[in-house]
Amino acid sequence: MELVRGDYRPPLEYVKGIPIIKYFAESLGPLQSWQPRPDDLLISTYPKSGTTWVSEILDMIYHGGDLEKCHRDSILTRVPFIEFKVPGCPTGLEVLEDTPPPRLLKTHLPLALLPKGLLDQKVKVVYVARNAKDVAVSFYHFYRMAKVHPDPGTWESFLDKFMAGEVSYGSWYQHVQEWWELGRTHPVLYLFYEDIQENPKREIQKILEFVGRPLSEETVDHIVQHTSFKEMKKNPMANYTTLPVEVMDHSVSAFMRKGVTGDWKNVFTVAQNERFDAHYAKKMAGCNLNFRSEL
Ligand code: PPS
Repeated sequence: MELVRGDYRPPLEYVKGIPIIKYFAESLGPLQSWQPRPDDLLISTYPKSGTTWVSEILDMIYHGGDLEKCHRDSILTRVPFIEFKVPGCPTGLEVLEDTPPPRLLKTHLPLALLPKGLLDQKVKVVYVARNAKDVAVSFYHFYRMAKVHPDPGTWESFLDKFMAGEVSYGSWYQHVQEWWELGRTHPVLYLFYEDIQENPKREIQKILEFVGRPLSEETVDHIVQHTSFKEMKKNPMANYTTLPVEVMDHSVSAFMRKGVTGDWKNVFTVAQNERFDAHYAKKMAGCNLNFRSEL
């Protein structure tokens, strides 16, 4: 079977010890010599942590809440995904070249693989983190529908791989901690998916301040409404349905799947939860990040 014009479900490739989608790994060489602009803004996340949500929010902010402008193209084009590379689709770098500044960029890369220019140029970062249990469940369903990943196997075996950092982009534990630490020396606004869910207006105000783009309260309310899960799920420019079915098969699992906090409770067994909690405590020992797995 073909993935548009490539291999179907290729195994992950290890780059500097980090497992990554084979096609994305191929993009990393050219990305290292790419020069970002100091006025770029990077949206960074571990996969399935609210990237698309915050991308839509930021695109609306950059366009003063103008819905028509935010319908101009798919989210992958409006917010270029720098390491994106899938046979038959434009690469992240190609999309970037056609994107006028000021640009919003997306990445899931851990720091070891991040293009150096982004740090050298002090490009501002909005980082979004989500609790590990909901990320694991969302990632499992994403593996099932996005055919650039290897087959996820059973939920039980996928959870083992997630805990061991043997999924695309490697360890969640390391990712959330190293980007948190980066905030000591680099301009990083560190947000939590659960906080946005709890009070989107408050979190959008934090973003406005960070990017230095004040907006009226009315416009902020409009952004909150347009970027709700319900609205984004039916918006083809935000829900990834514009990608070929060979890349993402929404009949297997929708990209906009549930959009809630705590769905893990429907999936984890009691034994899996106990094992996960014990492992989590070890991996996060000494870290002052607090995640909420329910609201
Ligand atoms: S990706 O592929 O890594 O970029 O995915 P990402 O966008 O980071 O995460 C996808 C999950 O975010 C949920 N989502 C939302 N939740 C609440 N509100 C809004 N507006 C929203 N938009 C996307 C999406 O449903 C995925 O989570 P799950 O738990 O699978 O539903």
